[in-house]
Amino acid sequence: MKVIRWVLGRVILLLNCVFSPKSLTRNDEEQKKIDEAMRQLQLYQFDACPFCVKVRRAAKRLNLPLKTRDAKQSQWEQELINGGGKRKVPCLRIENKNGDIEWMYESDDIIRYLEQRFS
Ligand SMILES: N[C@@H](CCC(=O)N[C@@H](CS)C(=O)NCC(=O)O)C(=O)O
Repeated sequence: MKVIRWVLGRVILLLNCVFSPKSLTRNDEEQKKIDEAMRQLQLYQFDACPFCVKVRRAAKRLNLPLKTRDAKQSQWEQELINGGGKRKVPCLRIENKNGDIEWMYESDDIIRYLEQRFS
């Protein structure tokens, strides 16, 4: 079972690489603002998780420099569990302007959030 999951994971990564989405373009000033705003977001994820790939593809399509944290590494895994409440990926850590931290689970919710905020 572990082997099948590993193979499937590699296939997903390969397909993601071959069919990488095209990024939208912005002028330098707009992109700079986006880059700045993106410093407040981090995606806790696994490399080969299909739901995480879906979110990373959306970020690529929207040309968002989304920082990722590999939740297989114990440091990030612990941070995810302590902050978000469960070991499930993808999870987007959002630092709001007032310093509050929000942990958003569910790939569809994360993609909707990114699209509404940045497209
Ligand atoms: N409906 C969720 C599914 C997420 C999901 O099932 N993630 C798996 C990895 S692919 C997970 O975190 N499982 C818990 C674990 O591996 O400990 C979404 O769309 O984000």
